[in-house]
Amino acid sequence: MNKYMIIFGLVLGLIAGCGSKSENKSAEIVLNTIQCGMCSDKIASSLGTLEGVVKVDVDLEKKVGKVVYKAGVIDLGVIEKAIAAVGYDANDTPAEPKAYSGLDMCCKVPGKE
Ligand SMILES: [Cu+2]
Repeated sequence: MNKYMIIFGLVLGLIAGCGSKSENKSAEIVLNTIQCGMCSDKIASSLGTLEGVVKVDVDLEKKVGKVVYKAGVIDLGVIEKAIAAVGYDANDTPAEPKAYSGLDMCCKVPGKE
């Protein structure tokens, strides 16, 4: 391998590295505890402020949040924590109790204070 090939390889690696940083990933997050439109709005607006989140689509009927995000800028764990921080379960990340207890009655799981 001559030095030009090494440089070429480095440049390719850089391009690939940058590419994967801004690569959009999509994920479906299970939102078992959402109850109404207020819940989905709250989740959508809290995720909308996160850097790296491209798109949020909450399906109230299926209780699933479809999130498009930039892998390398943010990961799914951070997104789940942001949802938990406003009071909702996200996949296996449980809602923060304080945030949950501050929710409106209509946004709480029936029977769970
Ligand atoms: Cu609600």
